Amino acid sequence: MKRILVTGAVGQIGSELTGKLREKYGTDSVVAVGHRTKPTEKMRNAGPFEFIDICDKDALEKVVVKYNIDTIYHMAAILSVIGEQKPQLAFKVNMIGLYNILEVGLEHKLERIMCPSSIAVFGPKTPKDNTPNETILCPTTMYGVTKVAGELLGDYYFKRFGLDVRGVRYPGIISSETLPGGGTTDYAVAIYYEAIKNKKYTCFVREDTVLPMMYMPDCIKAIIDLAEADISKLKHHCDFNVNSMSFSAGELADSIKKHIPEFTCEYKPDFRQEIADSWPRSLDDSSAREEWGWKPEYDIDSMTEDMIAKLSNKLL
Ligand code: VAH
Repeated sequence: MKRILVTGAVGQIGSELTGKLREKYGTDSVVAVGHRTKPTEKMRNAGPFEFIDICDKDALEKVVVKYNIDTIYHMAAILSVIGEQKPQLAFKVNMIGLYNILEVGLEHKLERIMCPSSIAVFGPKTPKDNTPNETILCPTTMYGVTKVAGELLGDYYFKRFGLDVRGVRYPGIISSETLPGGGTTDYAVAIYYEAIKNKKYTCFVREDTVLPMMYMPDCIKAIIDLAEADISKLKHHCDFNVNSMSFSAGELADSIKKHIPEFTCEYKPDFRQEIADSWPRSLDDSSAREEWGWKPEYDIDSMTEDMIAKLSNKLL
């Protein structure tokens, strides 16, 4: 029976991933791990929960041993915006934290380590459209630097030690349950909340800013499908491009207006525009499709329909 630990379980992806994994493997088979952010009562009481700092290897090891963990979904990270405001913290959490996860995984012979990467590994020199899986990785953010290093570390632990580490390069993730924390793509979540609550939003990137995005159900499907993929079919391990949809901030506003005609969006780019401009517009995810059958389900309009229905219930 699987015994799974999810770090970053109070975060945007981790909180929903924990719920899905508990549905799939049983509540008591999935241990949620948080650090600073206070979990909701619902999260706290939904199953096994531990508070640890993943930069404290002993604390991490104690939880792995206590629950006899065999699989880790390592979702804890400092994202692009906070990473630029606190680069040393981003290095510490994203690099020391990952190093501890890999070392504990090695010492306790864990079956699988899932560690997401991000389109943040790409930079201004990377081809912008249909970005290949193998290409120039020259990120301009500390977050991107740590994700490039994370991919290389994970691949090294696989090749050198046989530790089964896998990861996808997530685009911006959009969801209705838990607000994202400190990312450049956070505008694509905030716009829905503001459209429903206030019928207007001031967007911090230009109207014509196009980025690859993904709806949460596809985000969770991607990492669980990769975790369950047959390793003999995998040529890549920690750096799979996964593409779902690409749209501009203006196109997202238009999609929302189909449901909320009175919604207005103005655009006041700030320091986050430079980060967004360094990332690609779309990804070539043929390797993920060929090696483990990746196939997203949502597009911008089906996502918007679901987001507005869920958030209207939550906010109104
Ligand atoms: C961020 N949401 O904006 C994250 C993500 C592709 C971007 O990694 O930093």
